[in-house]
Amino acid sequence: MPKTVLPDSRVSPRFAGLATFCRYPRLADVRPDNLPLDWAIYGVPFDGGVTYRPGARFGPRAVREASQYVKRFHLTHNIDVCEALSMADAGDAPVAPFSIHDTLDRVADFATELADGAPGTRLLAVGGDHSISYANIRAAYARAGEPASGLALIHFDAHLDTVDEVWGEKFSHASPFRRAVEEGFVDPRNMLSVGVRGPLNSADDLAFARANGVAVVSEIDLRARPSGHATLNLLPITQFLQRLGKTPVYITFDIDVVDPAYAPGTGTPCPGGFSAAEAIAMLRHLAGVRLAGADVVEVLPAMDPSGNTALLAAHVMFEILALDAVSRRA
Ligand SMILES: [Mn+2]
Repeated sequence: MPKTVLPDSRVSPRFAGLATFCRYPRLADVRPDNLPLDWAIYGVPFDGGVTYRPGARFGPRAVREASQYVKRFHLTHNIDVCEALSMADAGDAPVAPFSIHDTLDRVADFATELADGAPGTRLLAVGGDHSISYANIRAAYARAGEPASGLALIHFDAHLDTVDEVWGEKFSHASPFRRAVEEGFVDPRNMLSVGVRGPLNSADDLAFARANGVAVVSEIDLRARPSGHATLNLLPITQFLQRLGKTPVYITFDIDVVDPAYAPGTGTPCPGGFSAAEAIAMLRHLAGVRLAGADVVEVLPAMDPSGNTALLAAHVMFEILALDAVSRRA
């Protein structure tokens, strides 16, 4: 039997039944011989951390719905992700819609205990706004045995998310990585922010990243085409990966790194981003990394009646899981 047992789509159509992430089994339905899990995937229906448009609380449901057509075999990596990994939909984390502080504690506690707290079980959180990354990183850091140096981090985003305070509040979707660095969960010298493109509030917005050694690779950096060839120049990412080596890395993917033309369903859209194909190509370029956990955030379904943003987020989830399948192939 495969490690992740799916309904047979030739018997049970993809449009039928309860919509779990990518049709993976609910945690309670996982066969005993497929425990402990490799990946517990859970939703965080919370958007109390946004500084602009609300609505990402509906992200997990939209991504579940859109993920029904995500299939199991990765063509580029040539791997059946369901044969390689035991994965389950662990439901939604408890939230406190009126309190970001209570929510982050509840989510971190839920994620820490999830699937019996097995140290080998990685956590993939589907948001929700970007504030929830802080909670999943905290839980992933605990599962990784609280490494003294903190986790490495690859951060896809149009924004830096290292603001100190917004409206007198230290926790919001503008600040998760600043807080995670301060707490020691993330090593800023092993952190890469990809796709930042501004505009910023001020030049000072870059100060925290610069002072702490975060590598910031902007949209423009990756658009550099010394050969005149019309593809992204991924050398800055390659150089980071060489430095990273076998250090486990957490991937956080804010859907707003993608251009609003491809992913309009998000809360703080910023034109001039990557295409869907470029975003997927960047994720595939990470093949070989060892993962410590991940999240996919900032899907705001109400701003995208086509559903394409949630569909892209579902495929981003699959690309991240496929990276882990590849890293175990060896
Ligand atoms: Mn963000």
